[in-house]
Amino acid sequence: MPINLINVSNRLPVTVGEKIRKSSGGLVAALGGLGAEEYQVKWIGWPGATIVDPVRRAETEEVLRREHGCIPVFLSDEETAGHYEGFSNSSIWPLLHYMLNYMRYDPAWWDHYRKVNQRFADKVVEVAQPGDLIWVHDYQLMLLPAMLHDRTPELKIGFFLHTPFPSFETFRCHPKRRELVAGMLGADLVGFHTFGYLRHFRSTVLRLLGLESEITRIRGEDGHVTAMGVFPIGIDARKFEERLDSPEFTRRRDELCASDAGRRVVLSVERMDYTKGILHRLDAIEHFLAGADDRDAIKFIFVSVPSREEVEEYQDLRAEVEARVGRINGEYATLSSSPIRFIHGSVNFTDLCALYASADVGLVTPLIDGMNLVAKEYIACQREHDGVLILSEFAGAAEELSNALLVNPYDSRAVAQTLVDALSMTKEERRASNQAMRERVMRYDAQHWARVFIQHLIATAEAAPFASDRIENVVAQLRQAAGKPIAVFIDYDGTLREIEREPDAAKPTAAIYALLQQLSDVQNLDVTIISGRKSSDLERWFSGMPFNLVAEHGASLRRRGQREWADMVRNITLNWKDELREVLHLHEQSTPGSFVEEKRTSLVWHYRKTDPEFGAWKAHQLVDELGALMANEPVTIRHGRKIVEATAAQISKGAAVRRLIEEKTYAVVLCAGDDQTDESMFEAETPNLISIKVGREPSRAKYRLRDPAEFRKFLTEALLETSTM
Ligand code: GDG
Repeated sequence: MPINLINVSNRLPVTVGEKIRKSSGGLVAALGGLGAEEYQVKWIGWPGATIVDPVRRAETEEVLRREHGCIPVFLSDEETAGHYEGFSNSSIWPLLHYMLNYMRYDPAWWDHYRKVNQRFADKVVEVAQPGDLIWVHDYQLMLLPAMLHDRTPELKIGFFLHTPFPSFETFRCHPKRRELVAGMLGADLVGFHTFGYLRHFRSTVLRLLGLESEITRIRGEDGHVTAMGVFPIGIDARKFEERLDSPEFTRRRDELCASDAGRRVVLSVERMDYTKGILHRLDAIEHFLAGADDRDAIKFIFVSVPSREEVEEYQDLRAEVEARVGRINGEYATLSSSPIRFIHGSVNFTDLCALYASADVGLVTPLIDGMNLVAKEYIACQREHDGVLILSEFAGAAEELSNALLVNPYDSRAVAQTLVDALSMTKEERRASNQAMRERVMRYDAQHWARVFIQHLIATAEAAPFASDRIENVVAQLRQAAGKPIAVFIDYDGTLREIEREPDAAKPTAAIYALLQQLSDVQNLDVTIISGRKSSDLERWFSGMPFNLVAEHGASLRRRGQREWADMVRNITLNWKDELREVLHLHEQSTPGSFVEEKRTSLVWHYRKTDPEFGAWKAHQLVDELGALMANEPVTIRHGRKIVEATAAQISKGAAVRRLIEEKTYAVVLCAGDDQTDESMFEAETPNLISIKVGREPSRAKYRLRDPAEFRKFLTEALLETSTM
C-alpha cells in the first residue's frame, strides 16, 4: 500500500494562468521522483493567481485535483499582499537571513499571515485521512504545524525550513518571535539544511519558551515531542544528467563556448535578492578589473531572475544593481567588449546547463543562504569541463562542498584575489577538487533528501493515544461501583491545575474550588490531593476541604478533618541532607538566578530564573555529581521541570497510595497525575485501579487525557454524573 503524503507549500507546483503550467524546481523534482508505488503525493498550496469568480474557481479546482493531484487554497489579492509580500517576504525573510535592516513589521500583515495559515489548516484538515503524512514547507507557513496539531493531534506533521534559522539574538528582534517558534513546534519533525540552524532553533526555543531539549528532540509543556534533524537538500540530479546527455545541450554549450572564445567566463545565477550578495560581488569584480592586465580576457555573466517585484526593497535593489553594472561596464569596457553581461530574466533549462558547463568559474557569493542549489548545479554540470566553484562560506552548501574555494563575501578584495587564484589553477587541481564534490552532489540528490525526511517522519514516536475515545470504559466502571467506596488520588500541579512559570501563581482558580466543592458532596468518595508541594502550600489552599492531603511526594499526610500532619513513612533517613545541602549551595552560588529550596524530606535546586542554557547545563552537571555522591545513600535524584530534586528514597506517591487503600476496601481506586513522580501511583497493585496520565509523555497509566482542562471535564462528567444516578 502506498503511503499518502500531503505536501503543503505556499505555491502549488503549477501556476494557473490562461493555461495551467507545471513549474520546475527542487521541491517538485524531489517529490516527483519518489515513485508512485511507494508514495501517493497530493499538494496543497496557492495556485499563483487570484480567481474571484466562484464558477471558475470550482472548475479550476476540479482540473487541478484530477489532472495534477493539486488542491488549491484560493487567496484574495489583499491576502497575498499581507501574507506573502508583507509578512513572509518583508518581515520573516529578512529576519531569517539576519538582515534586520530590511525587516519591517505591520500588525495587519500578521493578521493576514495568521489567517492564511488558518486557511491552509482548514484545507489540510478537510483533505487529510487518518494515517496520511503531512509535510509543510518553509517560512510562509510557520504557524501551520501547531494549528494542525491542535486540531488533529493524530496527524503526523513534518516541517522543513528552506532558509537559515538565525541565532537567538537576531530572532528575538521579531515582534512575533514566540508565536513563530511555537507554530513550528506543532510538527512531529522539524528539518533544517545544517546543524548550525538546528542549534540556533533549539537555543531560541529554550530562551523564548523555556523548553529544554536534547540534540534532536524537544518536549513541549503539553508533552508533545518535536524531533529535529539535518536534511541538506539536493538537486534534481537525474534531470541534469539527462540534459547533459542531450544533443541540444551539446549544441548550446558549443555555441556559448564559441561566442566567448578566447575569454574566461565567470558565471553567477540567482534570484534578484539582497541575500545573494550581488552588490558585494560587484565590488569584488571592480577590484578584480582594476588590477586586470587584459580586460578582454574575462567575461562576467549574471543571470538575475526577477523576484518579489512587488516588494519595495527588491525594486530598490534592482535599480542599484543595474546602476552599478552600468557604471562598471562604462568604466571598464574596451572597444571589443564590456565586462559584465547582465540578464535580468531567466534562461531555459538547456541554456542554464550550457552556461554552467561552459563557465570557467561559478561565482556564488550569497551573504547568507539556507543551502544554495546553484552551487550544487554548477558542480553537477562540470562533467567534462573542470570549472572552479567559488562559494560563500555563508551558504549552507559550503558544508558539503568543502573542496570549493570558500570565501567571505563581505571581503571583496579577498573575493577578487580568489578569482585570480581560480583562474590560475591547473586542470589537474580543478579535476581533483571537483570529482569528490560531484559524486556527492549526484548521489545525495533531491529525491534522496525527500526520502530520508519522510522516513524520519514516519519513524517519529507514534502519537500517544488519548483516553477521550475510551472514556466510556472508565465511566462504565464507575457506574458499576456507584454507591460503593471509591478512592480518588489527584496530583495538583499539571493535573488539576495548569502549570505556571511561578509556582506561587498556580493557585486554585474559582472553577477548581467549585469543582472540588462538588466532589466533596459526592457520597462514598474519598478524595486525596497528593502533591510534591510542601504541606504549608496544601494547607493554605485546601484546609477547608474534606480531603486527605499528602505533601512532599508522599512524605506526610493530613487526614480529612484533622489539623495535624503525620509522617507517612517511619524512620526516614535524612542525614544525607547536610552534605547535599552544601553541594547545592555551591551550585546556587555559581549559577546566578538559581536557589535552593529546603523541604522536610527533600532538597530542591531551582533554576527557572537562570540563563536558560547555562542553567540547563549546570543542572545536568549537578545530576551527575549528585548521582556519584549519593550512590550509597537512600536518596532519589530527579531532574524535573527546571529543578533538580533529591528526595528520601523510601518516599513515593505510590507508597502513600498503597498505605491509604489498605485501610479500607474500595470498589475503584482512581489515580491521576502528570509527571514522573506520579508514575509510582500507576503501579499500585490493585485490580480495580484506574490510572490516568495527564499529558503526552510516555506513561504506564492506562488512560490518558490531554491537559488539566480535559481532566477537570472528565472529573465533572465521570464522577459527578455517575454519582447522581
Ligand atoms: C531557497 C533558499 C535553498 C535560477 N535561475 C534560473 C533557474 N534558477 C533555479 C536554479 C535553482 C533555483 O532556481 C534557485 O535555488 P537556490 O537554492 O539557489 O535559491 P532560492 O531560490 O533562494 O531557494 C535556498 C532552496 O530554497 C532550497 O531549499 O537552497 O537557500 O533560499 O534550482 O537552477 N532555473 C532556470 N533558469 C534560470 O534562469 N531554468
